[in-house]
Amino acid sequence: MTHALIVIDVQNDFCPGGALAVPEGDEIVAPINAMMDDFDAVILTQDWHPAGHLSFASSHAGKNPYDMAEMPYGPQVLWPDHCVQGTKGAAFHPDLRSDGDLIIRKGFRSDIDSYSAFFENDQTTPTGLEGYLNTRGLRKLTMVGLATDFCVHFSAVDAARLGFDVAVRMDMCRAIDLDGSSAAAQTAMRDAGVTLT
Ligand code: VGL
Ligand code: ZN
Repeated sequence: MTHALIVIDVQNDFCPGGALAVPEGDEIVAPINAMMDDFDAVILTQDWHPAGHLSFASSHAGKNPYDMAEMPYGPQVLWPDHCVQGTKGAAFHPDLRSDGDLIIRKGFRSDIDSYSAFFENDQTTPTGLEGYLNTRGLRKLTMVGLATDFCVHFSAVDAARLGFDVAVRMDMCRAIDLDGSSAAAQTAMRDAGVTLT
């Protein structure tokens, strides 16, 4: 068992019609489903926020979505309310195969956001994914999903830093693209040693 597919946040709120829709986010569902059988393990992640999460602009008086705010661990962009636990927006896209080996939820602590599938945005709180991969001997990772410039980007960079052999299939990702975040993410992933294909 060596090669895992990690499917990042293919959830209704990140698809067209959702609260934080990524343009063409739904286009990647069918090709992702089709490649799942080529891997030794399939892991899905799910952005999973409590109502009133500190990453939501609605939790900060006078702030709007996409404004910056000071979080306990530093500055970050604020989002529309999205992926609230148990809501339809937080569910996987209805056509996504969700019969993978593991579903890892992240962003469930009220005051810490989590872009990466490995560490929350304080960069110290682990999600447990590293231990799961290591104990199953999964050293080679292919990442796909939403959004290229946030959760895929941070997951891929953390994976490379942790010593995994990591590739991102760019054709099976889509970006939000705020202020050049898409180009910046590609540079950061390449600089971290991630293979972009
Ligand atoms: C994401 C912003 C906020 C993502 C999650 O999945 O890329 N982006 N929460
Ligand atoms: Zn989120």
